[in-house]
Amino acid sequence: MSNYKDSNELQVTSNSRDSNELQVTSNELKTNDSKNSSLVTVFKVTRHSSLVTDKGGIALLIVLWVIAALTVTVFSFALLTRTEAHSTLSFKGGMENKFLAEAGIERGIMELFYRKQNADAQVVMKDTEVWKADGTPCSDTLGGGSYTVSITGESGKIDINNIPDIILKNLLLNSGVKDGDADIIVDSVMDWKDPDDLVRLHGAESDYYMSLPNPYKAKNADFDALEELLLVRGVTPALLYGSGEEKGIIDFLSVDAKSGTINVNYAPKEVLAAVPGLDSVIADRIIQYREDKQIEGVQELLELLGENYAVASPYLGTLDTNTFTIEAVGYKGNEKAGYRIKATVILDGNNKYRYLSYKSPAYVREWKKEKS
Ligand SMILES: [Ca+2]
Repeated sequence: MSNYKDSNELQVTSNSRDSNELQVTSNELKTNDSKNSSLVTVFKVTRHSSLVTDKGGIALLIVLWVIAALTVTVFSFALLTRTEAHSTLSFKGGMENKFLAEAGIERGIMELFYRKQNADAQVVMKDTEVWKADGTPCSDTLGGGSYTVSITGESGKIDINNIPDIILKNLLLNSGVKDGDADIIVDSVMDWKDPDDLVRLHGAESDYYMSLPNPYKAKNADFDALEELLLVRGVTPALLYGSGEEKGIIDFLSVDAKSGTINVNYAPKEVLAAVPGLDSVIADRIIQYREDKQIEGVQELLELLGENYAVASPYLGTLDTNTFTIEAVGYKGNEKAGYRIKATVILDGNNKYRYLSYKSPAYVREWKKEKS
């Protein structure tokens, strides 16, 4: 009996790791012994615990994998949210700059009407002065941001379609263009708009443009927009729009002036200095004079220009076409790069206006923030 018991116990022990539960149960039936039965029961409990441990390990692994997968997902979402947040902030900043610039344009239009109604005011209170329409920048703050507005009367600019080429050449030379390059640009501008295909000495017609990698024909008609100048031989974006602190010639040219003369009351210094017979000293004298009052007629011009009057006067006038270009740049906080809008408006009576053009955003150039 004891042998049987031992043998059974041995069998059970030997089976303890490999045998299955069914085999052990059969041993229990064979022995029919309470003590052995108890041993088998103990074994069964032990064997059951071992099963639980194995299953628990697998479950733990699964849980770890799920946690790892969830962690990756959570980090992905966090990264996505962070990117979205940055993009939203950037978009918000851009939109704020844009709305500030739009406010600047509206302010400019209001100032034009105010200017029109108060041009002849005898008594002017401080901070109620009319804004100059010669490109002088004015700044103001609004809702935690700021905008800079400059207004230029189109009649004070060089009409690219109507004004003699000598003024364009002087403007180019004063802008730092070399003499030979200036000749090419001036002749090419004239060839671009004249109806014929006869090439000027330094000019270019369709033959030249058709030989370019991306060929096109000369327009042989007036400029409709100043950006067309980029198609003309010799004109570069840096020359037209300016670079860094240098202003581009686009600020001094016009397709809306519709005049063969330059209005001395609006002309920026660079335009005045390009008129034959004038230089930067006389230009400063004119600007100084119109600080206080508008130039009304020949007699005032004669006094200002002196002996240069005869040469300069054919290019000068006081005709106001009521057409103005307003440039507004919106800045939020201390940003250096703002949003720029350039709009040309024509005033119609004392309370109506219409846009001739509206560029938003206007060309991109580094723009020094001006102070009022
Ligand atoms: Ca032509």
